[in-house]
Amino acid sequence: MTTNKSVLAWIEEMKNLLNPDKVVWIDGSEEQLEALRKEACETGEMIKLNEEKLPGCYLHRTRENDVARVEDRTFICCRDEKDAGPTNNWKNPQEAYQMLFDIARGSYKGRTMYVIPYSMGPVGSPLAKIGYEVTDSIYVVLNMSIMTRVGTAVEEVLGDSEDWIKGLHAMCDVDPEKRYICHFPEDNYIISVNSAYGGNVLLGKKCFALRIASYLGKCEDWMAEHMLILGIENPQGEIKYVTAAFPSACGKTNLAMLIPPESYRNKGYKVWCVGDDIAWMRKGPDGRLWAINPENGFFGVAPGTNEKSNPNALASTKKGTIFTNVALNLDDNTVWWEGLDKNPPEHAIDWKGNPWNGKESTEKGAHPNSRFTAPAKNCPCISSEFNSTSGVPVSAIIFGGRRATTTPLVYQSRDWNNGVFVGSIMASETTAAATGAVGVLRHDPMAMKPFCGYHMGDYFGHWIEMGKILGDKAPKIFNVNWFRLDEDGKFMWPGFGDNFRVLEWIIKRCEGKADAVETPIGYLPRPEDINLEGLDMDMETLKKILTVDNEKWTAETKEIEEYYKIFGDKLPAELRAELEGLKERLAK
Ligand code: GTP
Ligand code: SPV
Ligand code: MN
Repeated sequence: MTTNKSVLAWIEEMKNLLNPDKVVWIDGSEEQLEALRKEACETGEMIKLNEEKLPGCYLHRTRENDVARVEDRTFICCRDEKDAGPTNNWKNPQEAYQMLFDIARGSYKGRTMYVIPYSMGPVGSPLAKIGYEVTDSIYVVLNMSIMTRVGTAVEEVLGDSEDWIKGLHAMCDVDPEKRYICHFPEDNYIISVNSAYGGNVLLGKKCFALRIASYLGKCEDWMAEHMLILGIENPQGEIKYVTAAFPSACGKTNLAMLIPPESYRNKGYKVWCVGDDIAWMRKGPDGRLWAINPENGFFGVAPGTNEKSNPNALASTKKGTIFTNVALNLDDNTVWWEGLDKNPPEHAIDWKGNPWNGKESTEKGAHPNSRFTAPAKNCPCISSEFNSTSGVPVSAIIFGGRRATTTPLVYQSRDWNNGVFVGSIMASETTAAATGAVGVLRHDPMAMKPFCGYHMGDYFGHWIEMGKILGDKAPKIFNVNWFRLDEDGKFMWPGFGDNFRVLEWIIKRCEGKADAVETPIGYLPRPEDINLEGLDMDMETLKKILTVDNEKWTAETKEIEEYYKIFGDKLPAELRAELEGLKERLAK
């Protein structure tokens, strides 16, 4: 336990507010965690899985009404409503505190208050930041212990400093009508009530590492982004790092752990995973942009994860993992989800807790947003730089979304500002990662629509500013789309491991070693610039997904014009100029 006065004062305040029967400080020891796992199994909060097949693994089911992030109940509470911007819900901070404290008051009665000191980023890294989360959920403690670095070592690094983030989580009655996920960027405060699901309650993740951190980044000249980080090693042993921002459930974990196609592996190419969801990036002493992954584990989408699509993710879940809302196979006490294999269990319990026969049932065994919480160190391709306190240098930044039409497989922006424009016009079909309709096209600039803690127009301005700070050392910016569909609704690009073929072109472009054709939207590879060796794909299809459809893009510019209106005079002039430039080039 710490002697930090600011921490102790806040914990005292929380005790008085929440009225727990007892207070437990999480020290990060295996002993303490093991005792908590036992307790959670005794109360039914978690189910211990087959120790031989899945050592140290557990299953947890949330309430049926608590299975994803709730964007309509997520708020930015800053003094001036204008600072939250058009893409966020806003509440007045004083009113929000009052309402949330009223909801949480006394709700720990008869329960334990767990105090979790945690570091986002390697403990002691100059790029890392520290938070405290109080919670009444063992599930949260155990997940935070996988997803972040927790315990005494963190408190030692913090010392007497007041530079830390407050996080209050209270399960209350898990009442969806009283569920609120609130952020106070001006106070470094997060309050989450009436949920017990992932992104709503593991406060280090989306709440801190993106919503609060994006605001801090703007104030302190760095960037907090919804990006994976991966290293690509060539046969000479040189490693180049790229980051990629895709919206939720659009392929970050898959790309981050990709296994190159056989022809590349034979030549000696390798991919190393640094992170699968969040990147914190800052200008380094050498002038380049350096990135760390603030997390310590993967909170990955389970459905669709299998031996073929993502063997590294699957391997990561084989020990010390918590599964949430997947099916329980009663025959051998293991787990199953749609897309794991073609052999669903007959004797099983579905994610809702009901008996389930996977061979006969038309219902899903696992929720589409069911997840695994796996320690990063389990990943067979984890980067040797994963714990590096200085991070890795970024050569390229990739944007991407789920677009059935219009957006080609890959293109390179004309320059940094044009790249910022490319990120700002990102649109993607919605997924099960948030509640609401799935498959609806919506704008999701830089994949940050649900995660930007301040005015999105100012955020664009911050990107433009970072370009000035980085100058000619700025990473090159690209856009990809793995999700083009043909007339029959089939994916036109094989995706997954074969995405390496696109990464190769991207890296070569960064090194000035690959050709491209200039189009109105940016630089595209010629079909012959994408290596199809060992791939059963016809040139015609590749040509189609490497074509810029003038008509569709002209319609897109009209749509962007409309969308940009929501930012009013906060839209940087640079982006307005980029849009005009695109319109002109398309009209030629
Ligand atoms: P969050 O954890 O929500 O941020 O999601 P994510 O961006 O990490 O997405 P993830 O890698 O878990 O992939 C989500 C879904 O997209 C899975 O069902 C994958 O099977 C599918 N997917 C991922 N990569 C590809 C791809 O290259 N092609 C196709 N067709 N599907 C993909
Ligand atoms: C996402 O939705 O982008 C996730 C899952 O990574 S959650 O932690 O729930 O936000
Ligand atoms: Mn995510």
